[in-house]
Amino acid sequence: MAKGKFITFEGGEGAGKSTQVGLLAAALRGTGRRVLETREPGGSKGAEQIRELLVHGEVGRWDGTTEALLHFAARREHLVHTVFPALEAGTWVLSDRFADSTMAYQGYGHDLGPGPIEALYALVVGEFRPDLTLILDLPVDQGLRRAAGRREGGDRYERMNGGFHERLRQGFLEIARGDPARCVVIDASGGVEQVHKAVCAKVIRHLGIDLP
Ligand code: T5A
Repeated sequence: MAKGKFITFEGGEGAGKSTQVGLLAAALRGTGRRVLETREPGGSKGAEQIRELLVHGEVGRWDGTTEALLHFAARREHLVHTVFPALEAGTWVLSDRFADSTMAYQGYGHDLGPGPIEALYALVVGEFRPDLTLILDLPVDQGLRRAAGRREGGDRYERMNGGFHERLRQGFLEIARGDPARCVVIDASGGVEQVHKAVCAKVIRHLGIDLP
């Protein structure tokens, strides 16, 4: 059986990743493919437990290095228990965030820099890479407004300051510039359907498949 494809969605707060994961999953299922929707941090029992530590509590609860270690610990659990078995079984896996989030949030947002994140990636993930990464980009204020409309008070990351969010936005754009074969940037400031069309166009072009 052919292995499934691994597609990751990235971007700042409220970029619309969860919405677009659901729409692309439905489109792919419409072609007869088996699709798993998952997320980070989370996506397996242990990783969801680690997620609770990361998204709740005081903004300054963890320093940047601790946060990066917790995200990679959750990622290892997610890969071993969810992502790798699904791909082996021929299922397409759509993940709401993956390792580019650690580079953007901890590497750029918390200023750890790329070196430590790349070293952790090599240790925890190895050679494995997503087949395609869709980076949903929109102005920080617009994303935070969308996220606030959905969840009063915001989670730990939404409460971090504007400079943090601007640094991670620039971080995602830098990641995309550095790996154009894997990453595409999508303007996420438009309506849901408009963004979905752009997502489908990129999937068709990069993975060479037909979509309805
Ligand atoms: N994190 C994560 C790290 O710091 N390091 C890491 O390594 C990883 C993996 C996870 C947090 O952890 C951090 C990043 C995050 O802060 P989370 O709850 O998963 O927390 O948070 P997010 O991933 O940011 O998810 P959100 O749900 O906040 O945002 P989404 O998924 O981008 O947006 P979505 O689809 O839920 O939409 C938000 C709202 O906007 C509306 C939706 O209906 C919803 O109300 N919306 C639109 N409105 C207008 N136009 C559109 N095009 C819209 N698309 C969606």
